[in-house]
Amino acid sequence: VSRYLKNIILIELFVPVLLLTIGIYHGLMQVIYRAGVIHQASVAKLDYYQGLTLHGVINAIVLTTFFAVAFGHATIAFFLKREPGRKASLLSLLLMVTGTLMAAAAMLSGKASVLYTFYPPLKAHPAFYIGTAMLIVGSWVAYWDWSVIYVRWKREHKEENTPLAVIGTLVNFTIWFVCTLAVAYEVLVLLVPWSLGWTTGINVMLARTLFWFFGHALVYFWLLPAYIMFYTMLPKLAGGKLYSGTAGRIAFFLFLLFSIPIGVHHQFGEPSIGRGVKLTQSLLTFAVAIPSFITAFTIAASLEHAAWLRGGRGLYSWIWKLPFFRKDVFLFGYLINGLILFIFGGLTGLVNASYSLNNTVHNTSFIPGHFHLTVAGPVFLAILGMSIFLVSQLTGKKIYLPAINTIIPYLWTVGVLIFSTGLMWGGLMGEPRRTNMGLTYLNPASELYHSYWVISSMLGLAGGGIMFAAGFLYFIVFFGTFLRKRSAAPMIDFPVSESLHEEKRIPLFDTFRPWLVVMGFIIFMAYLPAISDALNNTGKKAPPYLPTDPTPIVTKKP
Ligand code: HAS
Ligand code: HEM
Repeated sequence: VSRYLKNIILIELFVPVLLLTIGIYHGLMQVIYRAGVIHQASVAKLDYYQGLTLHGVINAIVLTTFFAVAFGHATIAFFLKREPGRKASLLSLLLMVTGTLMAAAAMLSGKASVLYTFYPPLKAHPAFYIGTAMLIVGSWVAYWDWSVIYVRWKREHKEENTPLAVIGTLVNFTIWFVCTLAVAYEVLVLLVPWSLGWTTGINVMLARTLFWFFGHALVYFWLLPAYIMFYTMLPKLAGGKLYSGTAGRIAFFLFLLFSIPIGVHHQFGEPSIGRGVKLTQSLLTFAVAIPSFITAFTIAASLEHAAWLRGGRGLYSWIWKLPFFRKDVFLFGYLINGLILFIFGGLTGLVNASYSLNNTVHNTSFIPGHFHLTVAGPVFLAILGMSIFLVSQLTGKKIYLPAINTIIPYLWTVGVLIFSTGLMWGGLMGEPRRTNMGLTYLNPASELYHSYWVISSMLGLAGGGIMFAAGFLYFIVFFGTFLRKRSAAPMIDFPVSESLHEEKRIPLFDTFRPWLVVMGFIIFMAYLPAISDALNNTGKKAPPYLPTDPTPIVTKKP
């Protein structure tokens, strides 16, 4: 790997991890507020919603986007043996860093407490929207460059199967490019002019629908880098082979079809969207679980195969032969813990997707319970593990505190399991999300106080505390590794899983065109009526709220 690319990737890891310290701090603060340990609207001049915005945006948008680009550069360079273009990677980096700094300044100055979904009528400073747009455009630049590299490579290797990791990367960024077009429209045409005062009103329904066109596909943009690691690296780390590379190809292409036309499952409760659209997108949501089921079975089979090679036997006891705590394959620990969490993350996702159950859990703390088992599960753990792996390889430095590094994913997993159990249990009893409960429901001095949610939010606090501790240890290992003395030459050398069965090239699973056509068709059919509903059925105004009180202001009038 060239010095140039090495530096680009290292900056793309360093910048978001530095910001992540703020993101993780605010995770801890939320569990403290929500459990009623403090009854304040703000701490250290940062209020609850400002903190929640910083938490969501930094952890779920900034970290994930930077990581996807950094990992994408490494994947393309390693698997296609061609480095991304210098100008393109520099432009992409500059756009992403400048955009992030603009958005961070707006959030830290309290002018953009609009949460990571930035729905109107909450309004942010234009710098927040423009900064976010720049972050996204920066990631597009990298994608365009990789696509050109891929097309050239393919011309020279017509009969050769494209490496699975490259298929995964390109599928992921294609989903990302298409879904971000909607949010780019929302930001540039609706939000920025409104935030600058050029327009007086905004179609809230249209903005939300455009947001969720992007918003659910976004979660697969987070997930697929982890899937690339599950398929192409985990079996090797476990000491075996990938059970079926074709299964992996099919899974990635299915994500291309189903990741976008399902955003309306976040809007089941919105009366302006018709029943037909909700039914269609609900069925498509079940379809998007199929590639994850394929992954679950393929990876489980690969792990079992690896364990048998290591002498494991029996129906389940082979599991103990897997290298859970080996320092030299520490990445295995990060990835396997992510998979274990994802069993519960996936199941709770299917609960959310079921229309009638969604009525019970929507807008309750069940939802953050679900997504900390996904984005703070397989996604986050894969990012943590791979960032340490890449920093160590790219700087040629040994990992700082390797024993601690091995236990971080286990500690995090225990924390998330306790945390999410608390949130989901509370959610089933009606505990709301996005609410500083310390001010009202869990404040004995408030007229809204009631004790239902004391135990569940305490579980959230306990789990959140353990997650914070694991996060803290990660920072020590990550920055500690950076600061060590170099002991080897910088390189990128991924552990690559071979396929168990000799695999012939099947052209359908090695080409994008037919999949892109079907993708376009499904999106068109699923979203045309949704957008039309959003344009035509804009209803009455919603009652106003104060940030400090979860009940609408109007109900307080005599
Ligand atoms: Fe979700 C809300 C449905 C997956 C993230 N989701 C959210 C939100 C986020 C999020 C952030 O239908 C909240 C947004 C907001 O702020 O309002 N979600 C699903 C469904 C799936 C799903 C059906 N979500 C994800 C992933 C996320 C994520 C992935 C992040 C990365 N979600 C919903 C719905 C809502 C929602 C509704 C709206 C709720 C509402 O009302 O607001 C599926 O993709 C899940 C499929 C997954 C599986 C699991 C497969 C299991 C695997 C592990 C195998 C384990 C092995 C280990 C092999 C079927 C792959 C073996 C172990 C050994 C030791 C050997
Ligand atoms: C929201 C805690 C780490 C992503 C929340 C909420 C809590 C929380 C309690 C819900 C707040 C509310 O609805 O009122 C924590 C703790 C963490 C942690 C204690 C670790 C120390 C993470 C990580 C990610 C993440 C690693 C992603 C990579 C999110 C997102 C939200 C959220 C996207 C939604 C924000 C919103 O509703 O606008 N977190 N979290 N969290 N968290 Fe975390």
